[in-house]
Amino acid sequence: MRAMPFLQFPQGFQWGAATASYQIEGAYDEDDRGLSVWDVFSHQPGRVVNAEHGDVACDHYHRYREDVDLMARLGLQTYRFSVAWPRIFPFGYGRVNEKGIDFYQRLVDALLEKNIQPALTLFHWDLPQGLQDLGGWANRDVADRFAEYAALLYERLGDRVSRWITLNEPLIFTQFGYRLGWLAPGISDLKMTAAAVHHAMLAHGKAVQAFRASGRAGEIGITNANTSFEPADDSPETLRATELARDFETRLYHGPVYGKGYPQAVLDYYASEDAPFPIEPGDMEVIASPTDFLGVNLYSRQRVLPDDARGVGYRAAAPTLPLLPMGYEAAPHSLGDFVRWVSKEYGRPKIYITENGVCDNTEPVNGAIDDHLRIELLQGFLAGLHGAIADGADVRAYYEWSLMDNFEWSFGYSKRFGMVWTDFATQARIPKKSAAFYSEVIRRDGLDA
Ligand code: GCO
Repeated sequence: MRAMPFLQFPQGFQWGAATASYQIEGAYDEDDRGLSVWDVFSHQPGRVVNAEHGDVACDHYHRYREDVDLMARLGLQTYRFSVAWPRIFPFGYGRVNEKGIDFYQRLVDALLEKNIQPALTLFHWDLPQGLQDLGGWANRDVADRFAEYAALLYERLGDRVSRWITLNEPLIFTQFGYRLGWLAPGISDLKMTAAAVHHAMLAHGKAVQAFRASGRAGEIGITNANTSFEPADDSPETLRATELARDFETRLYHGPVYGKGYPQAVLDYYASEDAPFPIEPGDMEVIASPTDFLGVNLYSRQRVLPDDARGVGYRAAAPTLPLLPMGYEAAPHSLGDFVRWVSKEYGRPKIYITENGVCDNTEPVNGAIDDHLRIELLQGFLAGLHGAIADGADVRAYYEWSLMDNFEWSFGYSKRFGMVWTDFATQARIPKKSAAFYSEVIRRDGLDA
C-alpha cells in the first residue's frame, strides 16, 4: 500500500477553536451584566426560530473551567472568544462593572494555565442596549465609546492577552442588522446602514489607535466575514459583476483598513439612494491605522451573475453544489481560493483564519456522534488552505467554528456547528467524531491529502 501524501502545515502554525459571548455564555442577568441588543431582539416575537434566546445558552459563564479543560483535552493551542461589552459597561459607557472584568480575567488565567493562547474579540455583536437606545452603530459617538471600552480591556487584560480582534464581521452586523433586519437590532434603513458601516470602521480604527497608545505588547487586527465569489460564466459582464460583489461585500470592509478607502461603486450606490456615507475629515486616516494581521472568516462560495435591475449590479447565481443546512453550498475549495485572493489583494498580510466550519446536525446514536459530513468538508477546507500557504499566503493560525454547539443567532439552537455536542437540557458536552479528527490534525500538524 502506498502511503498517502501528507499535508504538513508550517512550523509554528497554531490550531484553535472559536466562540462568541452571546452564543455560549448565558447568565444574561448575573453579576450586574447589562442587556445587549441580542437580549432584547431574541425576546421579540418572530425574531428567532422557536423563540429561542441566549439566556442560558451553553451556560459557559458557570462552566468555563470545565470548558477550558475540554479544550486542553482536545489539544487546542489557541482559543478565540469574545467579551460581552455589557458585562464590562452595563450601559455601554460610564460605570465599570468589576465583576465582568473579573470573569474574563479568570477565563484567561484558566487558558494560560493550560498553555492555550487567548485571542480576544472585543465585539461579536452584543452591543449594550444602552448604546442602541442612542442609535447604536448609526450614532457616530459609538466609535468613541468602543475605543474607551477597548482601552479599559487593554489596561485590565493586556498583561495576559496579546492577540486582539477589534470587530467580528462588520458586514454581517451592519447589513443584516440595519438594512435587512434579520439580526439585532432588526432595523431596515439604508441611511442608518451607511452610518453603521462607517462608524463600525471608524470604531475599529480608534480601537487600534488606543491599543498603540496603551503601550501593551501584542497584535491587533479585524475579522471580516467573507464569501469566495466566482463568476458564473466568462463573459465580461459577469466578470464585472463579480468585481461588484467583491466591492460591496469584501472590499468595503477591507479596503479602508488597508488605506484603499471605500470602493467608489459602493459610495456611488449609497449616495444615489440618498444614504451617503457620513465621512468626516480625518476619518479614513484613522480607519487605515496599521494592523498586525487580518482575521478571515469563511464558510462558502457564491457564484455571481450581472443584474441591472438591482442597483448594485449583481446577484447570486443558482447553486450547483450540494447545499448545507445553512442554505449555502458545500464548497471546501472556497477557503484556499479566498485566502489566495485576499492575500494578493492586500499585499500579503499575516492572516489568521478566525472562523471556518460546518453545520452538521447529526444526532447522537448510543452516545456517539458520527458527523462525517463535517469531517469530510473540514478535510477539504484544510487541504485548500494548505495549498494557499504553499502558494505564498502567510497564514499562521486556524480557528475552527466552533468549540461546541451554541446559539446560532436567528436560527436559535437548530444549527449545530460544534466539534463538541452540547446537550442543552443537561449541559453535557460530548466530543463528536470531528473533534477526534481535529485532535489528530493538531497532533500531527497536518492531515492526509
Ligand atoms: C458568523 C459569526 C458566528 C456564526 C458562525 C456560523 O460568522 O456569522 O461570527 O457567530 O455562529 O459564522 O454561522
